Amino acid sequence: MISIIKRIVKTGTVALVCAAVLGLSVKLYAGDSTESPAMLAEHIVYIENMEFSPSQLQVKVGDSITWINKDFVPHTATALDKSWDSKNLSKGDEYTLVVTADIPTDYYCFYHTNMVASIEIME
Ligand SMILES: [Cu+2]
Repeated sequence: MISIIKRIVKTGTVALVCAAVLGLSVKLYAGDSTESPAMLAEHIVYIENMEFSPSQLQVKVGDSITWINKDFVPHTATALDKSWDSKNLSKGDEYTLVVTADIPTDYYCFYHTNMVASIEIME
């Protein structure tokens, strides 16, 4: 009799632990899907053939944008008001900017002022 009770108690305990683990993992999963890191995008703009590609990019606040220079000549990605600036990017160099709500969205290459592009910050 005692051994049966012991077995029931044991089984019950195991079930409780299982439920707790399941509950915890469901909670963690919900946390992952509602918090933003998984939804933040990492955009890449290639600088190639004297152009930014894409030259117009839609982003959201919190996204990151990485410019990668694929040309042999150096370039920059520089806000028109210079408030953000990759500085010199030689071939293969990268510059990453995290999008905030107030950044200027028109930019150009400091060395080649006909190279212009923009980002659009979406709601
Ligand atoms: Cu350039």
